[in-house]
Amino acid sequence: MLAYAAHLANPVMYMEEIVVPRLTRHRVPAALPVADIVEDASKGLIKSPRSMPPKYFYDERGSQLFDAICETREYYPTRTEEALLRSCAHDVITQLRPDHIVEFGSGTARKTRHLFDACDRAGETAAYWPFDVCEEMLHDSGQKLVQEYDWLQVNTLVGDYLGGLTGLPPREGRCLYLFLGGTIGNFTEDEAATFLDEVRAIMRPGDGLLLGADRVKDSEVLHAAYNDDSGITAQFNLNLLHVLNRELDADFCDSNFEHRALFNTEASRIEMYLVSRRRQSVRIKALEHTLELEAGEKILTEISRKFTPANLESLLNDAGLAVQRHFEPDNGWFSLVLAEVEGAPVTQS
Ligand code: AVJ
Repeated sequence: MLAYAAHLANPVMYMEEIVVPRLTRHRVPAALPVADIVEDASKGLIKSPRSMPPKYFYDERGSQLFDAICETREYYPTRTEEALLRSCAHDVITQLRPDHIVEFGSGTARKTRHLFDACDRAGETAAYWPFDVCEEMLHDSGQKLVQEYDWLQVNTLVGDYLGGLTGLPPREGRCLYLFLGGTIGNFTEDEAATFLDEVRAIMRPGDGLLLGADRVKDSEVLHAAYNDDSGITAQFNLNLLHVLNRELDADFCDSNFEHRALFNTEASRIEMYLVSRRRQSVRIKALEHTLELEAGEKILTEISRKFTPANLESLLNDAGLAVQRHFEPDNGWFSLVLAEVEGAPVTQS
């Protein structure tokens, strides 16, 4: 373990003058094999149907564009989930009384503050373990958090949570695991099952998982959310080409592609594509390959699955988890599900 003690804003000083840092950093080694961009591109791009995993959207510009998407009038999931989390945070905290809050894909941890505020009001303290790939973002947001909440211990986890969870540092006491934002919808059924199995495997009786998932709804509402009028989602999608150019030494030209997002009703998912506007060749040096694309040929860049309460329940049950509470807004547009290990009721305190 390495500590950020040197950057610490307000360390706790003891008589012996030992500094106990409230912000620490841990690297989580991947236990499962995780493909890199070269492997993913050679599996996904060279032959059709062509696709890339959505995680490559999120370089610095992509993360900024995603934040901008959340501000658009059409993209409802983020603000819906945040309002829901604000209203259920007290229930979640007082029901579970967690000693640790572990968040997969924490980003800037904006929404998570509602849980810390609920801890404040309930007179509870907890350690926060944000798990993300970007060390700089973890450090910056961790530093702000320890300044804002004088009781909060922040232990950042640097790594890829898809690489497995067995490498997490040991934690004593009850854990609340968070997987918010509807990111579970980016996973195929198999990927979601594998991930939830991993989470279930590290959960003990009394622990909880709070899962955020977007719901099936009117397809016009869904369509608009992924085709905003200001074209920010289009820029976000096209940004993948810049990532590929940079990481794979490729020569994609974004004016040769267009953004397309549609709701596939049968599969109950948004499918997002980059569509080739013309017949073109794209050189990908890192793969020593030239892509030959026809006009209208598509690259699948993201799926975003939309769930029903029954879907969510069976997804969790299949992983050995039971739904304990289901929070939803009046319009039923988003779900926050609190799940526990099957057969082990969450006890108070
Ligand atoms: C961050 C995965 C929840 O699927 O809605 C937003 C990403 N893609 N607009 C989603 C996204 C296009 C988003 N998630």
